[in-house]
Amino acid sequence: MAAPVMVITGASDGIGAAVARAAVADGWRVVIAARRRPLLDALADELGGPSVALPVTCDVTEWDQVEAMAQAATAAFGRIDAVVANAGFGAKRGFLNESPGFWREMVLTNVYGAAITLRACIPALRESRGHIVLMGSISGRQVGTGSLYSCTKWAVTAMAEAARKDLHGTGVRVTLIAPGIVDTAFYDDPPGGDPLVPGDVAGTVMFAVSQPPHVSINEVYMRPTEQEF
Ligand code: 8X3
Repeated sequence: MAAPVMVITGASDGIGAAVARAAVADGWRVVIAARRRPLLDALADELGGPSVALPVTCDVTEWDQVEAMAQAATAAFGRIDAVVANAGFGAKRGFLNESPGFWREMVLTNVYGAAITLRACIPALRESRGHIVLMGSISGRQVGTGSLYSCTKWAVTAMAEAARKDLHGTGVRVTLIAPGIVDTAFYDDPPGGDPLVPGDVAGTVMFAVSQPPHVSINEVYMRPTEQEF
């Protein structure tokens, strides 16, 4: 069988880029999507060029671009075996902090963006009996004080279960991965002790997607050992 194909949003850095590296190391071809093209091009070069890692400029809040991303994947590689809906970002806590415009972008990216990423990839995933991975958060299972980000990740938690039920009977599996503190650009300075690194989360993604077809890993929570909340 040809190398399987994974579509990853938010792939320009952090967890998304780490997932791309781990997937290619495990023999996958990847479609790496994000807004920041120069970072994507550098990552594609690092991973062996577009026959292995296809860079696609994509703002996940724009349906036309998300649809084009899925079409680029099937045009280049003929199939999609997994999608990792990873694009997302946080905001300062407090309902009087950040601007309404910033909130709008965060809600659109974290919730609507994830939903339309699934929508665009599901037809190809049904054909391949593939895998959806949603990047949730520990904040998607407990409520952060004044955290609209936490609200968006609760929505992602629910989205994983909603999609799992929707796709029941198709062979498509759905996994929510809910990390705690990861040393990425999400934090200016990760709080607490020894944080997770993006490769730790990527390892969990690869664990989930490498299970045999009858095994569906539905939720994984992972924290730095020193994280309490
Ligand atoms: C952010 C990580 O631990 O604050 O998604 O929920 S945590």
